[in-house]
Amino acid sequence: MTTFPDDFLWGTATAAYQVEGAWNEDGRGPSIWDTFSHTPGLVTGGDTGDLACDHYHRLEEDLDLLAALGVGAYRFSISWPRVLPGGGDRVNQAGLDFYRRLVDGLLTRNIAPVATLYHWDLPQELEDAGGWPNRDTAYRFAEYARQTGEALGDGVRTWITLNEPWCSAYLGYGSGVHAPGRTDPAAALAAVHHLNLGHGLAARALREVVDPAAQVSVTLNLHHARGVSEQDAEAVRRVDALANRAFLGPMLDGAYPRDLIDDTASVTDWSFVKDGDEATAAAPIEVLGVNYYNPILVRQWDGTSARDTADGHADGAASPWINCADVEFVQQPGPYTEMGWNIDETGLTELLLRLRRDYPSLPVMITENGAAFPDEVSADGRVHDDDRIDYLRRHLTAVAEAIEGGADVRGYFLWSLMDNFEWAHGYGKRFGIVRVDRDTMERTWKDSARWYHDVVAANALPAEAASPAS
Ligand code: PNW
Repeated sequence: MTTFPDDFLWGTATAAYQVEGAWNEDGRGPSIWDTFSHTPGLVTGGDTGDLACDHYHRLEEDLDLLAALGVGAYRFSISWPRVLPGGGDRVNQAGLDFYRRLVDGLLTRNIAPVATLYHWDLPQELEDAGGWPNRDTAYRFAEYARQTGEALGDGVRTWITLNEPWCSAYLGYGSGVHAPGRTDPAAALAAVHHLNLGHGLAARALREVVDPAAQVSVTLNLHHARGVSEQDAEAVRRVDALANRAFLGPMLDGAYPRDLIDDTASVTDWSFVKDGDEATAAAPIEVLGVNYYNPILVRQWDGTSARDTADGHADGAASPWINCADVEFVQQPGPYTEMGWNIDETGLTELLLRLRRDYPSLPVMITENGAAFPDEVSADGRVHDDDRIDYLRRHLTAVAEAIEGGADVRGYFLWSLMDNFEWAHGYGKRFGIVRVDRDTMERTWKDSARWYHDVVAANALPAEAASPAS
């Protein structure tokens, strides 16, 4: 039987814009995702987060759902424009009150609150002033962290400054498939830096105001890249520099990797990095959050043959891979989830062991892992999502193997508690272990929710169900 350490933290995760709704209620200001989703043609089906899962109005019901699942922790995000509608100065007390009810509701139920400060919903006013490519946004972020830390600092157990700055920078300002939808490689790299700087400033600000026992963290979607053959080591290096070390470097080592600066010299001279910035970005953290969905496969491109663009951006469209003009992203063997992401849990074990090697004293939490599948409702009214259970079982086994191999993994947060707004894909992609009916907003446990409940209760994976007698 696969078991987990005694104090292993089991949780589920969501993000504000993906579940809350109430986009213009109780004083919330607009964010870049309101603007983006309200612009025709940018989100599949014209879907928006206006209603989302109506979590804002169903807080008690959702808290009870978490309690029934039995999880020890819940990772949610705080909407910056709900707390500071214009990005700064004016605090919206009603916004803070909502998160106070959320935090207190979790604590009452013995569930540890894990709060992400930035899960992509930048106040629109700050984007109008230049967004993340503008240095001032980093200072505004630290001020928001301080205000929120002062208000909720006695209840939140773990503070995560940023969620996946890779997505904010490269998808938001590079390929433009996420808000604010800009396609400017130099702006994307400036965004990388100001996100790193904002993380460091926010981590320091939090430290001054929150419970000294609280942890400070950041969540990265590290890319586990493999080469098709040994000849492709240079392609792997480039991808690793842009996707991983662009954040790990300043945040954990206090410096940008030299090769990244060299790779991107034709795009920017990095003059936005000021003296002391890298040291600021390297503010101490207690634990690193890692989101993992799949590994990626790359090879050196010869520049002539038709190019594989299996990284998800259409051929000819702006690429998030700014330093990878000579890299091919190769379609990997299936099976795939409904996102078209290949299912391969071995990348998770390898990634965790790499972190163990590179940062031996830094504990890790899996802050997201999960899968989208079509999820038909059966005649019995249930969702028999065996594919999702299989995905989760594989990845939890991979986590246990990494722990066995010496990785210091403290917890696992399943993405996601419930079906929600899957960014540019809208509601068509369902990641939840709880189904949300789009018409009635009714929440229904899928089989995977029952399965996860049992995993959490046992702190172990149940034996695999016997296959039907043949
Ligand atoms: C993460 N990519 O997003 C986010 O943190 C979640 O909000 C999201 O719902 C979840 O993963 C599932 O997608 C990502 O293109 C979005 O590589 C896109 C990518 C990676 C992560």
